[in-house]
Amino acid sequence: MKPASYIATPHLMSAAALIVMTMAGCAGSDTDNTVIGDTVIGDSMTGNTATVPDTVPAASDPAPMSGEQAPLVIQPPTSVDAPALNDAVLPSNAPPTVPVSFDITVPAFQSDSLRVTLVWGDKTLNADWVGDEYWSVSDEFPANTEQLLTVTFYDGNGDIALARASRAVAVGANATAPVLFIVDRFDTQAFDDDRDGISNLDELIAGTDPFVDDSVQLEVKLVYALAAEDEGQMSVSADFESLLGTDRPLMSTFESQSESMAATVNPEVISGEAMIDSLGNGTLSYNYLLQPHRITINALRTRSNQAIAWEGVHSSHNNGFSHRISVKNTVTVIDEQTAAFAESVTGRSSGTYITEWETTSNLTGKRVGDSSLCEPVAGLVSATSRTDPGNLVTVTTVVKEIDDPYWRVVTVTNNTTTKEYFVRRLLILQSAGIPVSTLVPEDAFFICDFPEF
Ligand SMILES: [Ca+2]
Repeated sequence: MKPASYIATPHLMSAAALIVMTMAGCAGSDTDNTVIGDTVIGDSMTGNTATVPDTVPAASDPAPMSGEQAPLVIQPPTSVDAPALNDAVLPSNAPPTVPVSFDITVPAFQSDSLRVTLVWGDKTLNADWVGDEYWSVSDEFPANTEQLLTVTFYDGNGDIALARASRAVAVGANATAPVLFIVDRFDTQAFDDDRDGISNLDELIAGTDPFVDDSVQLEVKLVYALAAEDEGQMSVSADFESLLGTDRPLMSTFESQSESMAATVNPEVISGEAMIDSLGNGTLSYNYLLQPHRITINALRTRSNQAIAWEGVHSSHNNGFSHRISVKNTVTVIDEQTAAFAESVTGRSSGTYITEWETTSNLTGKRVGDSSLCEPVAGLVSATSRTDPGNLVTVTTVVKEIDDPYWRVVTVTNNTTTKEYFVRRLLILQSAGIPVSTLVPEDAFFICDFPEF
């Protein structure tokens, strides 16, 4: 119930009938319930911070009217302009309400999809545009209530927050005259969605996208490889699974096939055996020796419903460098075109210096043509490596959603230096001595089509 005089001329009411609050610049902190004694009398848009003058009737509300710790209580005066209005219009059994109006001045910005939303207690109101930067809204509020008032200025019809003013305010007991709040101190810096240090409002004014940090122009590289054969690393598909034939059960002994002259001079020795039962479970042991290069594999293969799991150790030695890699790897067939690749690797390399690493991968692969291989197309890799000397610790994450065009690689060295770039492809194993541009599918991808599946 708005007095006619209020509706007609809200700005011309006498000072005695108006209590005006200028919002302090504490916006963006919704939890800030402290109240500053900056209530001013009169229709002030200046942001002055005078305390409540003595001319405001103290009325009957016992709450303190000033002081840093006290909530701001807006107590409509029982002015001569509106005598006994309260008694005349309020049913005796209705909870008393106070007509409250808000005059809002937002930061200057032009758009045809602006919105100003006011939240006070459980009330949410959309303000009406008056002109230029001026907005207003009014409603009835329960008397004798203290709530947090938050006014938010949006673009994009509410999608892009630009500024906020927020503080605790209270409405007093008597509904004899409207109360006017002036809201004109907005904080714009709290809204920076892309976290580039430039507020959403400043970005819109400058014509940049407030959701995209344009300062980040990442390099796009060709590949990131989970493992590099040049560094003595391995792939379960290339080094374990591919050694097995399709026969089940499989009782196979590895022997040297080399008949070359070089092998005669420097014999290539291959030995070992694969013992895989009719269900697909079994062991693989394998030794390869071509001086000075030696590789040893001992691994256990377990088949469950739609998955092949390997757990094993791959060791290699070459000219004084040695590598030992423990791996657990599970490839689960999801459908004819899709497989999941889950792997955890612990590796240690020693030679000139020692490097230890752990790599965890959870990837989704898509079938490559009609081959038995899948290429990673989405997922997450997390790798940590520690290198002496200097205790160099590098943490790398590689991530891609299925719809992303690239994998995003982030490396953090010793918690300080961050390097970030994109890659077009994630490889399982980068073949030794072969350029990245020459893909070796048997190394780069993983086996996702198994006998008897
Ligand atoms: Ca920004």
